[in-house]
Amino acid sequence: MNNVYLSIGTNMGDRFENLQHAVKLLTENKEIEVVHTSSVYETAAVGYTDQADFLNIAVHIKTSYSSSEMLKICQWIESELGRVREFRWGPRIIDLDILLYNHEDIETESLIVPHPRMYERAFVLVPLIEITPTPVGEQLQRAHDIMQQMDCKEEGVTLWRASAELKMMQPVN
Ligand code: A4P
Ligand code: MG
Repeated sequence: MNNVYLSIGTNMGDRFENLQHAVKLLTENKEIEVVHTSSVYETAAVGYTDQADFLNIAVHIKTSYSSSEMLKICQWIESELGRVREFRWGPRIIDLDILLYNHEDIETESLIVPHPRMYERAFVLVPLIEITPTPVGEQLQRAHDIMQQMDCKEEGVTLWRASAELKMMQPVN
């Protein structure tokens, strides 16, 4: 089984429902075990800043999928939720990014892992650190080290809903 960390973000429509829906689709897949979902964080938009705040979570899964298969599943979930790509870093119903895939360094035309911008982004690191209290491997250790230098409030990341509630998440129909 492959250990994979995902980052999920949304800033359109019912943002919490979008997160629930994405996690439900992951959970329903027989090749995926959802090990942990983080608390939900509300985060100021990064990149293109003239857009609504996001909700972001990190998810730890175990899966038999290869990294390229997992990317396809992420993109399938995005299209199931009706994501339309208007412009890069623009508003989105849902975005699923692969942060880490085992301890691998991957660089293909369609997939770069670790995610190329993850270490700069508090909206990625804060939920990721929450679900990896004891970092295993160089990549997670780096994430923890960088987080220690960051001020979450300054970076616009605040706790929106604690994890205990998210674990009780009822699937949406
Ligand atoms: N791709 C390459 N590597 C990966 C990977 N590790 N995981 C390729 C997922 N996809 C990867 O992605 C564009 C292409 O990246 C895909 O075709 C895939 O083959 P996309 O999802 O179509 O477009 P995007 O998300 O607009 O682009 P990108 O570059 O992934 O954006 P980012 O860097 O993920 O930024 N602010 C807050 N607060 N919260 C957010 O969640 N998200 C973004 C998106 C910007 N600002 C944000 C947030
Ligand atoms: Mg993306």
